[in-house]
Amino acid sequence: MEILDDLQFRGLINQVTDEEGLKSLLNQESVKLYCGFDPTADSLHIGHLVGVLALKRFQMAGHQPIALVGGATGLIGDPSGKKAERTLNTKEVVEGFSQSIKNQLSQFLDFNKEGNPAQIANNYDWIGSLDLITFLRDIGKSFGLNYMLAKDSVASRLEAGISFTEFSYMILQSYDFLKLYETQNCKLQIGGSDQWGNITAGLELIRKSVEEDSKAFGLTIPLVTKSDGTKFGKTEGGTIWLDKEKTSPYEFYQFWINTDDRDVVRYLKYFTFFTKEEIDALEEETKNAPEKRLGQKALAEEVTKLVHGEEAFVQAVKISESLFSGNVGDLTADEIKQGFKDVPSFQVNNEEEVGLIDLLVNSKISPSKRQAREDISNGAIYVNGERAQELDRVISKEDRIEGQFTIIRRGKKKYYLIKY
Ligand code: 629
Repeated sequence: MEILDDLQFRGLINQVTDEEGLKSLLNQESVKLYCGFDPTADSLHIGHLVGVLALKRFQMAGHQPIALVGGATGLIGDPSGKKAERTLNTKEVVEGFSQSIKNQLSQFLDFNKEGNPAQIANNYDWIGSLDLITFLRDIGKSFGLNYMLAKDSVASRLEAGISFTEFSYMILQSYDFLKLYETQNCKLQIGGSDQWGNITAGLELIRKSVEEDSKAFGLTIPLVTKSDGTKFGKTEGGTIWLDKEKTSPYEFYQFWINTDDRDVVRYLKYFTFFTKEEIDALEEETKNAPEKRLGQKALAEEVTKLVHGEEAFVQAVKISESLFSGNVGDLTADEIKQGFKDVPSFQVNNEEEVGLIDLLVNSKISPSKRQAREDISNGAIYVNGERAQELDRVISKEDRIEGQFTIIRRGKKKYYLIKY
């Protein structure tokens, strides 16, 4: 299937500047395209993932993706989609974030592909040395004030206020597109729907600076929405990051498994490389037997493998199954760290051993010794997945998983983590 038809099927085309022109260009040659990512944190999150995967889809179709890190624009701050002025990060912080983002982007694209290798760019390379006079004379001259004020990224901020810094941002992003067009023959910029104004400003600069009927295009991807109206990619636990140190593979997997039935097909199109046939089959399954959650399972497996690899996926499933079945005894300390992150924990200083009743009371698992005795006698207390019914039970070193944890369960599903 042609790349634009594939994107169309997946609902990944929000707007495109000249669809017929772009379609014929993509059919006649291998096209260089780019998508930019500003270093506003030390990790990308799943809101960025659609754009990254779109670059990969173009590469799989024979085109040449450039993933651009906004080492310079990250110092300025894009007003697009932002309600208020943002605080500037220091150069050192932005430099550090840029390195992290570059490493993450590199994980998804093939830089050694025969014929159409991917590239990484950093706009600090050309903006960092741009002097003010050149900027104002050679670039600024092409931007009329009315044109800039009409852009939604600016118009929507006149009330709340916008600095000259953020007001100028679109000129910098436009300069990127011009630079990549002139030096790399890059003819397409993609981005989320919030980037339409910046992308079309770039096309305007190319038209004015290079030639009237320049062959450059813009395409935007819809921002990912959720049927329940809440913001995609945010949970009560916070943002779903791609960095496993910020969002564990287990949490990442759980996020996708919990996808609403009304969203699962759309996310299969956005975030996986399943074929139309495979997605249609999962759509059928979701309609006929939603309780089996086959769409969510396929989605969670595919995206977790894509971002964290096969091993992390297998581990995430193992943690999920242990938590569900209760036989947590065979989890490793690392798996416990991932799976029990949101579980109440209690630090025991390294005494040799402690009576179970005392432990239940000290860790506030049971409100009193009487209640603790009752819980144990009723068989409501499990130590590392095994029921503990002896009132004189002692928790000793043997009950420490890798010397670090003892897992206590009270009743059906209430877990507590004892840390040493
Ligand atoms: C220089 C910088 C360019 C081209 C793009 C950019 C970044 C752009 C931006 N994008 C968002 C970001 O970086 O701010 N000005 O966080 C983000 N993008 C991915 C998608 C997006 C967008 O990285 O385009 O819509 C999120 O999905 O918000 O020459």
